[in-house]
Amino acid sequence: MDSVVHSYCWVQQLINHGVADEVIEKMKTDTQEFFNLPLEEKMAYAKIPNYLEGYGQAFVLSEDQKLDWGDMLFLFGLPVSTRDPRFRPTNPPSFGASFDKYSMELHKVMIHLMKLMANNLGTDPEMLASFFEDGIQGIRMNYYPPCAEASKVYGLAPHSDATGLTLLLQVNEVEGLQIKRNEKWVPVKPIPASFIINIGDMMEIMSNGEYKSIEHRAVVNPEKERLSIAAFHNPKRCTQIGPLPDLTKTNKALYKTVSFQEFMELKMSSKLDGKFMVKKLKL
Ligand SMILES: O=C(O)CCC(=O)C(=O)O
Repeated sequence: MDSVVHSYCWVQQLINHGVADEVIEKMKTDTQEFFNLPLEEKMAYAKIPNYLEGYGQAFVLSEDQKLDWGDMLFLFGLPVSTRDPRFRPTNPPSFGASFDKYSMELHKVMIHLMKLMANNLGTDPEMLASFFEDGIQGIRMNYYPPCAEASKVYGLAPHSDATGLTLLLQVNEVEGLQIKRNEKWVPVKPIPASFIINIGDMMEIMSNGEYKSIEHRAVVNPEKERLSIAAFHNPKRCTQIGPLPDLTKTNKALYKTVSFQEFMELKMSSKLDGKFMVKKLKL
């Protein structure tokens, strides 16, 4: 695998975010308990064709694709109407309540960050936040078992998130997340109860390249399991994904504008592949 720089200074890890420790702890312990269940129990929530939610792997497009070394449970958090009870674990019994609370709290943090980012961009904070207020939030819980041949597999292949913003929680103290910086992979040391803020491709495009999405990957540990929880925040379905009009009054648009639907179809047609979406939409 590529060389790794041991430095931790380029990634945004948010502390003092206002989400109560108990909310984070409960989400962590319930996620851990879910993955500790016997396989047959977890399979009761397995993904089914044409649905994104459920237990299993994501971005599997062919039978002969090399799979990543991890299990996932992906669920929609918001809007509430997108939650499908078929995929929501009832064991541990508190899972649903912990998940719902976590989902609401992270949404609040995300809206706050959006407004700060809009200010930085010199655009209207309420306007940017309005795309995300009733937006689509998906939460992926990742479980990476130890792997004796860890250097031969990925926990999650290199990719940038398609989102506006992702709030990522490293559940235990085992390192595994790496970000790409100057063509080198840089590990991100877990800081307890902090959120790693990953800019997604939609935000890169909407900000006309002022914010850049971050390519990252998860590697696995030869001896210890690792867990993470990624909360993906997308705008509402009717949003056009393109540079914000305010930002192209005097500057050239650097990306194409497409509908949310087109964007997601393009995303879903590819396995995880670096900054594929941004490259596709660059003008
Ligand atoms: O496990 C991690 O730290 C990364 C997770 C991630 O990138 C994802 O779920 O998209």
